[in-house]
Formats: sequence, C-alpha cells, structure tokens
Amino acid sequence: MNSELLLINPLHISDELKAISSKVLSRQRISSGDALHLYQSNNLALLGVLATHAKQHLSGNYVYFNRNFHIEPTNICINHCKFCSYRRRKGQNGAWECSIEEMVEDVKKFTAKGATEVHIVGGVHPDRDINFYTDLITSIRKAGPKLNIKAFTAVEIDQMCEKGNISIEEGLKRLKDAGLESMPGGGAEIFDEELRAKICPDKTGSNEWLRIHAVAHKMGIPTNSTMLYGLLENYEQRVDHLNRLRELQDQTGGFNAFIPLKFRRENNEYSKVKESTLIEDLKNYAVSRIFLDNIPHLKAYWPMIGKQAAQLSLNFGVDDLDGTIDDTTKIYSMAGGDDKPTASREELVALIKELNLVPAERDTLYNILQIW
Ligand code: V47
Ligand code: SF4
Repeated sequence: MNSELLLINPLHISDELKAISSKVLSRQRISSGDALHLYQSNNLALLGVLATHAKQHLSGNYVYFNRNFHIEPTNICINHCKFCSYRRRKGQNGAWECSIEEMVEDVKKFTAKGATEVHIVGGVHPDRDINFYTDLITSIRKAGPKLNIKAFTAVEIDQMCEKGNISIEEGLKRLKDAGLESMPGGGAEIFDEELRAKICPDKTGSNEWLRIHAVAHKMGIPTNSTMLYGLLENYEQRVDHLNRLRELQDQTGGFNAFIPLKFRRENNEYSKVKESTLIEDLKNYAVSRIFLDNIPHLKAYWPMIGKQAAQLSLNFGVDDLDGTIDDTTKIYSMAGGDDKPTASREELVALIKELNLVPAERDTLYNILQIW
C-alpha cells in the first residue's frame, strides 16, 4: 500500500473507496462507476485529499487567476432556458443591446487598467449574425491589440452561423481571422438529452455543442467547458456529462479548463428549487477534478459561489479562481450571485496565500505572468 493511502486509512473507508483511492493515488484513470461511487459517498475529507493529490500532479501549489473583464453584448435572446434570469425579449423592460462603439469604449477603459482578457458572452440575438460579430471582434482587436479575446459560447456560434447561412467551420475561421483566440465554456448545461429538453428546450443540442468545440480545437482555438449542476439532475447524469467531456478531450486536447456552474435560483422559473449545499459544491469540484484527468485546470467561478466558497474549493481540486471581473457581468447577479462582482489582485492573492498556496497571475492560455 502506498504511503498516502496509509495516511487516509484512519478515515475508515470502505473497501470500494480504498480501491478507488488507490487508483487515484497511483494516477490511474477512474471509471464512470467509480465517479458515481465517489458522488454517492459522503466522505468529504477523503474527496479533498484525493482531489488535492490529482490537482498537485497537474499544477503543484499554484492557484491561477487573471485580470479580466466581461462584455455582455445583449441580453435579448431567442431561447427560453428556464434557469435563466437574464434573458429579455426585444423591447421588454430591462433589455439591452450594446453597440460596437460602446463595447470598444469598454475595451479601451479596461485595457488601460491592465486587463489581459475580455470574456464576451451574451444572449442569442434574433437579428445579429456572423457579420456583426466578426465586425465586433475586428474592432476590439484594433482597440486592444494585446488583449486575449475569449468570445462566444457554442450556442451563440451556432446561431450566428445559421443566421449568416454559413457552416460552423467557416464561421469559426472568420472569427479567428478577425482576432478571436479562445472560447468560453458556456451553453453546455447538462448533456443528458431528456433533462436538457426540459430545462433548455430550444438550445443547441449536446452533440452539436461538443462538435462545435471539436471544430474549434482542430482549428487551434482552445476552449473551456462547463456543467450546470444542482438543477434536477442526478449523479448518473453528472457522470455522463463529465464522461462526454473526457472522451472529447482524449481526442482533441483542446479544453483548457472545466468550470462547474452552480444553479442559482433568483428571478427564474426554477426559483422553488433548493440550491445545492456548500458540501455538495465541494464534492462536485472534487469528483470533477479526480475524473477529468485530462483537462488541466478546474475553475471556481467566484461571482457565482462567493469568494469564501471559492477559497474553500482550493482544498477540493480547484486551481483557478478566474479573474478580477471589475463589475462587468450581470448573468449571475441577476440570478442571486455577487451583486457587484469585483476582486482586486491583492484580494485574490490574499485568499490564496491564506492557504499557503502560490498565487500565479496568468494569461488566458495559463502562461504565468507573475508569481505573487
Ligand atoms: O451557459 C445561466 C449559466 C453560463 C444560470 O469559460 C446559470 O471561463 C447557474 O459559461 N444558475 C454562462 N448558471 C457563463 C459561463 C462562464 C462563466 C464563467 C467563466 C466561463 C469560462 C464561462 O451561465 C450559461 C449557463 O450555463 N447560467 N443562468 C443560473 N441561474
Ligand atoms: Fe438565452 Fe443564454 Fe439565457 Fe439560454 S442561458 S435564455 S441562451 S441568454
């Protein structure tokens, strides 16, 4: 028995958990059945030890963060995701559409403050097609030549290409030529087709979401991946979701990070669903880190779960706290997250140092810019 397993023996674990622990500690891949078993176990201390072991192999004692800001071009959306607190119809109270000029002003303002990445995600607008979005990327590239442009979920790409009557391949090529360098992981929700049809009936399907990311990876555009959890899914459906991501990553290697997105219930059709507990959130981070052995980074998106929970997640496999944000996103504040999400570099550094971990300011591609 290896020495780490001897150390966790006092936790009085079952033979099955011992066998899974042994696999994790000797860096063997765990099966879907193993992941299900971990989800069903309530041994949070053991999950923390195993996830930290897996994390240490990938990023040692580093915890990454970046200086970023968001642009949300519009919240007008043709889809009807029932968990969404953000979408509005055209002309409805609270709807917004930013012009390219307004978005370029934001780019100038935040690059002057030292941001290295812009994250662009919005609603699926009925009238804006690929031409609008390539113009937007071209203008942003001009205003912030050094900024990494991380833009558009697979769902937005799907719709802008369909509206412009071009293939995904052609659309992504045009966006890349204009300056798009990476893609965020939104729109994945939950891949299980039955549940997806219930919670986001008209959204791009699971296979198409995966295909769009595969096309991006083949074109040299790295992307992130996500899973919306805590909304009616069971553990089998979570494991199925993680497994589809792991299988694609085995083929392409193009995912940089996985970001579990905790369902928040304010101002949407599922406001009666109880939100997941902190214990469940930590368990989910840990199982994700252990199972997704081929996705290098696990991100806790603090505007969604709060800074304290994000700090705690660093002992459950998380190695990335996203960024400074600078009060530029509304998706989560409208659903119950942090009201004015802003974190200074010093604040993120202090959160990380309090756990004796090493704060590493990064760029979008996880190159280290500064060790703090
Ligand atoms: O796709 C919407 C989710 C996503 C709710 O790639 C909700 O670095 C919970 O993808 N409760 C968009 N989740 C945000 C996103 C993201 C965020 C941070 C970093 C990155 C990255 C990507 O937000 C949507 C949907 O899954 N979402 N409403 C809600 N009420
Ligand atoms: Fe539209 Fe995105 Fe909201 Fe779904 S989650 S309704 S696609 S803005």
